[in-house]
Amino acid sequence: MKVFIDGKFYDEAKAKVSVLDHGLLYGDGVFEGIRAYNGRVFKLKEHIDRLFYSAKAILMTLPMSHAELMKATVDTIRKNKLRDGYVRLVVTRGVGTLGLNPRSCKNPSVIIIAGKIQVYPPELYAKGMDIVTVPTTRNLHSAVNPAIKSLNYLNNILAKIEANNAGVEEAVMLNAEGFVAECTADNIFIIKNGDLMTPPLSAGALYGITRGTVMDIASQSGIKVSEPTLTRYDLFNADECFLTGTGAEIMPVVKIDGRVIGNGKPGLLTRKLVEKYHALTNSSGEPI
Ligand code: PXG
Repeated sequence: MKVFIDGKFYDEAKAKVSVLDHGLLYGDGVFEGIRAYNGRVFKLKEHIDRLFYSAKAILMTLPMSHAELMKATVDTIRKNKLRDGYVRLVVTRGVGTLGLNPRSCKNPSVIIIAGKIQVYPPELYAKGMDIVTVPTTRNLHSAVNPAIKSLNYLNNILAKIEANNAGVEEAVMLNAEGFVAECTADNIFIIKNGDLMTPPLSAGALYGITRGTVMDIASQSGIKVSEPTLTRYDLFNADECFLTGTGAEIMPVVKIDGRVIGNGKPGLLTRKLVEKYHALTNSSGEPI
């Protein structure tokens, strides 16, 4: 595997960062998870846009332009001879002193890793997933805003561990007010009476690229899409439920906190959206 670090490619064994990088010492940095299908990078522009928004929110000036980051991402996939794969684009605050003040960090570091990803067992896509709500709540907007895709993922990791402890793969995270925010690495949707709903960003959801794509596909298919505040009760009484993420794509959910959703099988509208999503991922994107 060849890894891009600050303009150069390194063999995996030599692709290293300093122990004084504040990305390691403090989780000070931002990242993106991007996917390539069939020789094209899906929604690359949107991912780089979001990287810039995350960087702006943490007062970090990216050392490369939007166009340079797009090119470096495509180049890294090409260098690894991948047509389908997963790209992790990371920008750390860079090397500084042991103190947390980012003023000591002169140059942010750009790291691009291209590989493969399988976030959930394949059989769950056919069967549907069982998920639970967990005690760890989503970050407050007034703390580290959940819209920032930062290298501080401990909030989500704690929720993931709580899900694992409950014997399931994914957790629904509520915000401090008890409304549904999202899952640890996926956005959440429900379908009720033919309408599609997902929590608003203000509830603590990440502006998911897959979330946006699914909302577009649904609107174009004549499905009404809205972003109301949702409670656990709304999830339990949904006709269908699914999760979205770059890694997960669209994952049907069939049980939440022991309540069976709909008829306990992946729903009809969910399956239609999956089909349309796959058609789009296989036919659009930045050529590699
Ligand atoms: N919410 C959170 C908190 C995320 O981290 C999503 C939603 C989905 O967003 P996109 O843009 O991908 O539709 C994410 C992103 C993994 C992994 O290994 C996945 C994400 C982040 C980090 C790791 O599965 N998902």
